Amino acid sequence: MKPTITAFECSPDGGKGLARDTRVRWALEEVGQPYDVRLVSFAAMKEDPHLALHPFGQIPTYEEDGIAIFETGAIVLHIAETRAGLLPGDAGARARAITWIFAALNTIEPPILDLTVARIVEGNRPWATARLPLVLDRIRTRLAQLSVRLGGAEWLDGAFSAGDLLMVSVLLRLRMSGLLDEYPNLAAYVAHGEARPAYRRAFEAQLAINAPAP
Ligand code: GTB
Repeated sequence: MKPTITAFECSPDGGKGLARDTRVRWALEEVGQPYDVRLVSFAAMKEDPHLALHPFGQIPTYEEDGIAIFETGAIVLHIAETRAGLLPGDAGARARAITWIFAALNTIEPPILDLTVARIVEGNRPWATARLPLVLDRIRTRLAQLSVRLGGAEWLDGAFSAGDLLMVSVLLRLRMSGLLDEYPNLAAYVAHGEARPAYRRAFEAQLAINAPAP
């Protein structure tokens, strides 16, 4: 049975890759696993049938042969553990790749999400302008550390892995801010990830759903 994932019926970014089903699509494309997509409206996401799949009323979810899971990190890890191509066979290298999954989602992504909150969600609060430099500094701290670790390498730890997939996915959210360009090796790393044929297929598939009808 093909896995079924959920995605926005109408993505706020017009399907430009920012919604998190892109990460799941990318993982499925990397391992060559065909999949189905069930589109859900914002209203349907908060109704019982979807809440049974995702207690927080969000996308993406993943269903396959009696398995129903949510959280992008868990979904990508599940795909990587059940198909070849996204985790190395060697135990040490595999553990390090999984470490990068957690680093992307637990250490790098939170300050990046804070930027969206600071600029958009709380952008009209009286303290928003004073807070912004603090948020930017926290992002720069992490980017500088990551930049040092990556150095001139192609990927974070040897071959491309699920850790790179999630790190690139997290970092590309920064493109519009210009912050990524302050760290040329990180900008090149993200561009290299986005150039992968599997990423392109995932991106195009999401965009196609949101493209206006001809
Ligand atoms: N921790 C969860 C995971 O990683 O799976 C977070 C899932 C999540 O945030 N889902 C969002 C969602 O369902 C979509 S991806 N939101 C609806 C809701 O909470 O009611 C976040 C997202 C959405 C849209 C854009 N965009 O258009 O720019 C960017 C990111």
